[in-house]
Amino acid sequence: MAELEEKSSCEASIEMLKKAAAEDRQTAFSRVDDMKSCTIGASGICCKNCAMGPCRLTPTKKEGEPEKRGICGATPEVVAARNFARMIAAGTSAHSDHGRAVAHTLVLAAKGEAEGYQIKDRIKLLEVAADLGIKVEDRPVEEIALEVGETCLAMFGNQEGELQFAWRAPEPRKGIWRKLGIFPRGIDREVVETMHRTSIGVDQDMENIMLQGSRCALADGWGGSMIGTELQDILFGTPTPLKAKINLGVLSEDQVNIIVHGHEPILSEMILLASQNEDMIKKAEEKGAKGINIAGICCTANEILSRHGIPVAGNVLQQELAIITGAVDAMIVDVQCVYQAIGELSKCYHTKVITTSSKAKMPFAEFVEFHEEHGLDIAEKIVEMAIDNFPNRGKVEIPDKTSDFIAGYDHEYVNYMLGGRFRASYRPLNDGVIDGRIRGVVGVVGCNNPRVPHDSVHVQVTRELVANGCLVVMTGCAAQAVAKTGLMTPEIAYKEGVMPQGLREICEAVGIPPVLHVGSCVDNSRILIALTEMVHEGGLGDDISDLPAAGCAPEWMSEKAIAIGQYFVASGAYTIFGASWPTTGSQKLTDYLFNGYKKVFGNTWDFEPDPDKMVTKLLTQIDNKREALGILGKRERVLYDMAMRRELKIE
Ligand code: NFS
Repeated sequence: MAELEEKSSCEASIEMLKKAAAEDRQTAFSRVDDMKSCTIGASGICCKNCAMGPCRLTPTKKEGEPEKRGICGATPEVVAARNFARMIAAGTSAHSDHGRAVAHTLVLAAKGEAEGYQIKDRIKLLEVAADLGIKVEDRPVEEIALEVGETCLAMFGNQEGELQFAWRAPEPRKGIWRKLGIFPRGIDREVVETMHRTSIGVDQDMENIMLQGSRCALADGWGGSMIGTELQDILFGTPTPLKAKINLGVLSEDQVNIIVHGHEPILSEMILLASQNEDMIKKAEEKGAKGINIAGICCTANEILSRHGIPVAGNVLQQELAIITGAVDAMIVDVQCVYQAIGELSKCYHTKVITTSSKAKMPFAEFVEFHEEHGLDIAEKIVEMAIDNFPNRGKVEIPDKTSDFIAGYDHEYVNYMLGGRFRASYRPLNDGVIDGRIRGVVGVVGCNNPRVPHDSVHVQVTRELVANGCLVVMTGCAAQAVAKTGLMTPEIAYKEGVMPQGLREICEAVGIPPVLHVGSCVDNSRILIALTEMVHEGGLGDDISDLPAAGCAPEWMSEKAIAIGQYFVASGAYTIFGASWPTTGSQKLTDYLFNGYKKVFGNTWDFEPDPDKMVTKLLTQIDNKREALGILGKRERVLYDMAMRRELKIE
């Protein structure tokens, strides 16, 4: 049991891990102990792209021994680059297929063929239309929305030319992409070409493979993900700050608990709408429940949180723990980050796992296929299944733990809150950075990974960045980890000793916490836009690579994180990952990504599993940029001692 305490810094999770152990249930936290990772695969030098192999290019042991090659002659750096580029392609395809589904829904909604969906944010629609060169004049909203949706759908199939959303990037950055020949063309094209070039006997030049990997990643950040974010804002509303609750304690003892888990708000928005229907509430009451309680897990949680303040039950590593409470009447999933284990686990409790996408069927789950055309009808049917399951509950044990936090920040709101309604601008932010009250801006993003203590690296890195004067923007499961600490509320963040005076002055003046929750993983595209705005505002260099800004993913695990990291680096942002690094088997490729990229993109990838050292590297990067801009002031590094670290436990 004592070891369980080490597995997470989240007390609610530890409580459920103890319950799991007592009931002899397996979770990712326990399975990880039995699964030693393959060191050759983990370091990127196992090639299984053809049936002559798999070729395991183990590093040479003795001096003078020839370097191992694949049966086709492939070198370690080419194998590692191919594997890395394939991770990018997989990550890009996940974000982008999500974006495609949103564009498809917008088209249906514009034609009046998607029951329950509307064009909620007309201003955003007009802004996006203008960026895409679509005529607005006095055309009806539906007509504009249809053209926006169709233009975005066409971005997937573009064969030539330039991806329109990428035109939003700073001019010098676009110049770099054009010079390198990596301005993304069409989203699908970049994924297909990456798969082609990394198959047996095609691209055999490490740098050339990584150029295509970069083009593919850019098609994600400035393409698929950006389409997802922008069109979701149009359909469901652009988020504004709102207060919410997080952690397993948001589950209710006496209401029907429905967890939406996965990624696409196309589904969760309709589930939410259906759960608010009076007939449904009445049905729940007839079954003895006091109402219907919706909570989210993973990024679909971030989506309905940002737009409606719906509580978050937890991040990716808490999906099994939620079921173990015995209080979840239905877990409704669509795509991505859904562990196969939850289907079988649900059979040990009364929970119904309902899978809804024809792309993602699961054993031990019920399948109710979701179609936008009848979205609301289908959602009502699913909500009813949850209601009917309420009387089947056995013993329930919900950890009495929740935290308050604020979510719903985005580029539009940052712009407005800094400058006010009439002179919305990033000027105060840039001025704060220039005068040193804000040392720099850091994106802390990404997943949980049971190979590192759950949430604890996110929390430590973020706390120390704030203590050292950085404004932190967060997405994904990382944001959910830190939301549990109170750092996303002024009440806790403004306490003495949390942040230096200068940062505090700015946060207090604007009324923001020093850690901003900016949404789901596709919403990392919001960070690209915010960085671009900082460049355009002036005074901090001409390109994203000049900014005192950086990105990190301390607990990453998904291929999607690699795609995100690569588009950040190719967009000019220094990006450091924790946990493990997938190219260590090739020194040559690793050197290229960690050093060589400086010449290519102006900034590089980096890796550091130790949170303390990761913060040092991030601050060094920021200070180097400040120095180059001539705005470096002297300051002491705030170090966390053991006593301070013990305080990092999450309620
Ligand atoms: Ni992002 Fe969201 Fe979480 Fe990682 Fe998975 S939920 S898309 S991939 S695990 S942050």
